[in-house]
Amino acid sequence: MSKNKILIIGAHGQIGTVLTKELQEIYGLDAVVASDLKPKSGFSGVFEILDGTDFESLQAIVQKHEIKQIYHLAAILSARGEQAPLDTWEINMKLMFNVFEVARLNQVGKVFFPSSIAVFGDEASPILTPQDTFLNPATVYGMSKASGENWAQYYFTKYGIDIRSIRYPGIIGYQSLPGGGTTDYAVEIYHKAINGEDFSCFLKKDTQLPMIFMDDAIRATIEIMEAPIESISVRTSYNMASMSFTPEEIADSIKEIYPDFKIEYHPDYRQEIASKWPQSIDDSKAQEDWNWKAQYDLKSMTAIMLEKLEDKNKI
Ligand code: NAD
Ligand code: AKB
Repeated sequence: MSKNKILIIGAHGQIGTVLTKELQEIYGLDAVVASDLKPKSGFSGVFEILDGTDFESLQAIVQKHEIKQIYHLAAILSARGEQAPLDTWEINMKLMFNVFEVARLNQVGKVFFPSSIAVFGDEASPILTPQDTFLNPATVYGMSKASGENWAQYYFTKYGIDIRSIRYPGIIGYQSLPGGGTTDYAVEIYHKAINGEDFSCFLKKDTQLPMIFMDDAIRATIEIMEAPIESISVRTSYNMASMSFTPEEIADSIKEIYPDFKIEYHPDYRQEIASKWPQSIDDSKAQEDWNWKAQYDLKSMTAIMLEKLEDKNKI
């Protein structure tokens, strides 16, 4: 049995799909236990069906596999969350408490708890939003992440559970589809482009949001989890930046490769969510503490997204 077995909760989601493969490559197939509500065809590796809101099932899996690290990725995201606010609060908070408690009771050494730019609201400066600022999230999802950050700090201070966290921007990757967020448009737009379809954007053309390419997000996640414990000075969650752009700018980057690509703007309720989020983020603390640095910009990301999605389409 590996000394450092890893459990991923929400392994079949947008991030989990990619992170699971990366962790399997680094630590070996048997060292990684993927879990989600349902199995997924084509998955290879160790898999457990798990509803993380069920504490007993979660604890049974942790004990069965002698888990030493948990990546807790399961959550209801911003846009989907606003469709059922009370359920979203209940699910996100229950998942978070179950993970933190199972770690405390079962000597799980390290936990990754992703936070989000959704913790910020209109009281925070929207340009280069600082690490330490007033958090007044306007969505239930953002409220659950802001509370989770404080609970992460509490479990570290009170019980010594080494919980590490990043406030991810919107994540864009070709490997998987997003699951109910406000930044999802920036993935869907590439799928429309390679299929030769016009794109109807649910945000206004000048809505600038912080985003990150999947490869950078995965690298950041592994880097923060591998960093020496003394380098982690932020026990709530680290700001993380890479690129910021508007729907018009991402469409323009696609038009450089597909000149006939067309976008229309039909803002819906997600515009209200996006308009309270930062436009750019100051991530100097992550840079200082564990040498974080993004590698991709909009141009390089667009080139890879279109190339990889075209390749997938040919299969
Ligand atoms: P996702 O919605 O794509 O995937 C979440 C996964 O969790 C899904 O596979 C789902 O089946 C699973 N899940 C849901 N409820 C569950 C439950 N009760 N028990 C077990 N599994 C359950 O989300 P994602 O985009 O991969 O995000 C992962 C984490 O990163 C989330 O916590 C999210 O808030 C955070 N995050 C994501 C982004 C982003 O742009 N993708 C940005 C900021 C933060
Ligand atoms: C969402 O849009 O809800 C997520 C996020 C930024 O947390 N992608």
